[in-house]
Amino acid sequence: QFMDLYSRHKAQPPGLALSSVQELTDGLRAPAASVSPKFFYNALGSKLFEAITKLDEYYPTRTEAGIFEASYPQIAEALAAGGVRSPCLIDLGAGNCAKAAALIPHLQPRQYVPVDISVDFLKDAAGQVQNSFPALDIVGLGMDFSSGLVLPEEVQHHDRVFFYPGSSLGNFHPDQALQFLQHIADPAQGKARGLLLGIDLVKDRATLEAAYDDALGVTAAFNKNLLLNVNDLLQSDFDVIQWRHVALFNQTQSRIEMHLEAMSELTVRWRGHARTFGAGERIHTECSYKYTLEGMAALLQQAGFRHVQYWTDPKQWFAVFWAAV
Ligand code: AVI
Repeated sequence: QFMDLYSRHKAQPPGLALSSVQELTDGLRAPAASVSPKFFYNALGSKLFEAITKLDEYYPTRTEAGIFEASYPQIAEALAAGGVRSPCLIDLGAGNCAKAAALIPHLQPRQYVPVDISVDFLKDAAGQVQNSFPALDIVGLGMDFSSGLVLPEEVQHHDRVFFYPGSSLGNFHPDQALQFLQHIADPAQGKARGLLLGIDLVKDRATLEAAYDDALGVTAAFNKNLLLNVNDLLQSDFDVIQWRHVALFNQTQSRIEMHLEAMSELTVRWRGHARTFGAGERIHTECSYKYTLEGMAALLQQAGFRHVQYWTDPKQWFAVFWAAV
């Protein structure tokens, strides 16, 4: 089954969350303009991201896949030692579900719950997983979990294993990442067994910057496509031709930053608002934090996970952590 909990909440989300219109308007009107990276992922954005994962420069996806390939038996053993048997596998930011599809034969989950903000893209991907595993109970969730993860009652309450691969946790600021991890580790949130997490590690600047500014320009297109998604959501008049992709490693903060830079002075209009950008002025669109092995282990422990172990590749470019509750 598939539940779209995003589309109907985009305009009027429940609780304290801002509507997309309000959130985007606030970000664009701020002196240092920004747009949340969750707005990359419309249908085209998800396809562009999938293309990024196949680029030579973008090492995280294949490095993570290599770690899993080399370590499935040990990973399965660690989970079994943590009491995991036929779990409910909750795939956060599932995208094309490819990573979970490779994990499922090793983990034998009873229920698979792919979650993603890109509703139509996820619907197709979850359908393909169902074709590959016809007997598996699948509950697809189209939702935005960036400001909190509230799962519907269709999701099995016990033996939950959260799967958060691809270093997507790195797109949260560290204090938000801690909060998010605390929420998953919190025993009040159902009987979670633990979290299987993929995280990108600190490395040399050239490798990092090339991964976010590839020669083909796919990441530049991914970044600029955010403006098209914003145009759809706000009925704004961004012209992508007027913006340049910028990616840089901020060493002090240990993060890649992506920005869109106005190439000349221009004014953007939407819903009674207008914002003028000077030439060279930027909209900050993404942070991708890079951790050390020790830093991530400490963060997981601080969040309340009691047992933390990891697997990495020979160059220590990426790591897969198992954090048990
Ligand atoms: C989804 N996320 C982990 C990607 C990253 O590497 O931070 C998004 C991305 N942005 C540019 N390229 C890929």
